[in-house]
Amino acid sequence: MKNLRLSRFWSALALLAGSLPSLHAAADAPAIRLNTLGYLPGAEKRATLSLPATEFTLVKAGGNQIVFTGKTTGPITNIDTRESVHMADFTAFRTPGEYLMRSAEAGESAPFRIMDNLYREPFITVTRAMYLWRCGTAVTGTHQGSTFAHGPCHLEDAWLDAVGGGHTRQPSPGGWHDAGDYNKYVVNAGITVGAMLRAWEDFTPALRPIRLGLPESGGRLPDFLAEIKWETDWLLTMQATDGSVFHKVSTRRFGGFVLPERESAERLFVPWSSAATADLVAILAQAARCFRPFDPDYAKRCLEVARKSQQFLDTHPENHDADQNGFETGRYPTRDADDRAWALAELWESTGEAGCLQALEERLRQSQARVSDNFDWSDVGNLAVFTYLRSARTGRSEALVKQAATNLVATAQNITQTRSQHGYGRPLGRRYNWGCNGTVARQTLVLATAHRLAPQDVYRETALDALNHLFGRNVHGRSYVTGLGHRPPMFPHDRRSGGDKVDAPWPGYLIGGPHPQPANWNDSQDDYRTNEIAINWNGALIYALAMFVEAE
Ligand code: 9MR
Ligand code: 9MR
Ligand code: ZN
Repeated sequence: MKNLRLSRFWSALALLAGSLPSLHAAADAPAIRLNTLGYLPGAEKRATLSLPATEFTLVKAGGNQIVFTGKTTGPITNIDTRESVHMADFTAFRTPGEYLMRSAEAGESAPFRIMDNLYREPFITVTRAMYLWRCGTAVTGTHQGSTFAHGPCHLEDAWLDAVGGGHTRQPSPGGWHDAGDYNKYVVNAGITVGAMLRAWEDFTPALRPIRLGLPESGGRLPDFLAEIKWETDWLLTMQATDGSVFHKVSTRRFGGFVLPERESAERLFVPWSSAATADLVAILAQAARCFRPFDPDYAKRCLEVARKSQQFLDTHPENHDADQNGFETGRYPTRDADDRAWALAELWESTGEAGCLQALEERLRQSQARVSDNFDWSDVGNLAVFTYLRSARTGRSEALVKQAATNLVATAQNITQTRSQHGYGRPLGRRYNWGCNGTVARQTLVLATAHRLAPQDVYRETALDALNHLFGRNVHGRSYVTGLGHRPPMFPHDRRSGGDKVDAPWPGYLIGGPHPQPANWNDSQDDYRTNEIAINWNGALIYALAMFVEAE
């Protein structure tokens, strides 16, 4: 992407603002902050105003016709930005259309829509972004008039030097690039595919008919599963002959900002880890039952590979970290207890084997079936608990089911309370770390699972608030997803966006998000700490959007 002079200016301004001690937003943030995609007609609708304002109006976009007038509430001091903010609630207004919010004191908002099935198009863009991440093939896509493309890449994946194979190769083509970098890491594939397959199982009727414009569209698989298969096909190549699973396929050092077909450094298999092995078991076991109705042979193969790795784990009960000596790329270091629980949960759900259930329940007792409100690649225990709780199979311990359900509901309640106390409705509250935008999106898995078990409107409203936050009801007043919403990120830390000649970043990507403070986000390519993109963050956003895609 060429750095346009004007965009450079904004970028520099944002960098400057981020380096100031102030907790407040960049100088260019609008004072009215709301979901710049918009709102579902029947949903709660709130904006956060960072200037004192008593009244607000909604006007039709492109005119002055006032359609709604309201009074704000507040002020309150927001718990993390420490801003004094007012709230503008326009839940009562439900008429579909395109609008702006105005207030005498706070000015004008970005345009936004009220419409049914608002999230269907964003769901498609964000899921197609996974397709655009494909490795080992040429990809192309058009968004808002720009065409994004790269040629077949990394066709030599991968060398066996680091795993005792000498200077020889073994095929490991395909999969998705991890993030702004082009490497492929099994642990991060775990939480990503875990969220996507969970979306498939939770929202099948809505997702099944959706066309994503993939090379496979029109084939035997629904498009959503076809995209996941690009990743599971690669994962099938990550199993060693003894059943252990290589931790990653990677260059030794991070490469430059060029299109992937121009990256020529050798990529190697990196030695096994027990967490990667367990993650592969979980993904392939879950994939087996999702693919079974459409492609029974593939399902069978996935399950066979999963079983073989589970046997390896059974005979190697100790946590084993990958030896990543000589590799400076992403480490994804993580202990395996939660990954092993997840593997057992998916194997049990797909096979019904009593041995798996027993081993799973033993692990759930150890973890006290904990449900976390804040989870990512390093903590997949929630996925185990959700699968256990959602299961229609018999034989579970009643006491354990009860404990898990109690934990789930308590955690979901916590999330809703945190969101209510936050000036921007952020369900993660004041916690900001690397990739926290992904975590905000991933909280919707907890909310949707709780909603399935013990329905409450507030769970869905809180999930919508996660989306509201990510698409503009935040201290920056901007969308955090490339190509979607108002003033989205323009300079993500993404080697394709940096390496092509298009004046816009590749579309449909959630950036990692501000940290350590809410205002510390720089829309600058150099800021990989806050402005990178990654499959696990998109996988979580796919789930959040899928929750609100209506079956047509
Ligand atoms: O580009 C890399 C990014 O994909 C990673 O997430 C990040 C953290 O592991 O590291 C980035 O690479 C940087 C490296 O760590 C330090 N030198 C500058 C690199 C950015 O080009
Ligand atoms: O998502 C990862 C985050 O939790 C870590 O704090 C960070 C530093 O180790 O690494 C992130 O993962 C990066 C990975 O190491 C390499 N590819 C890009 C990922 C996103 O930044
Ligand atoms: Zn590639």
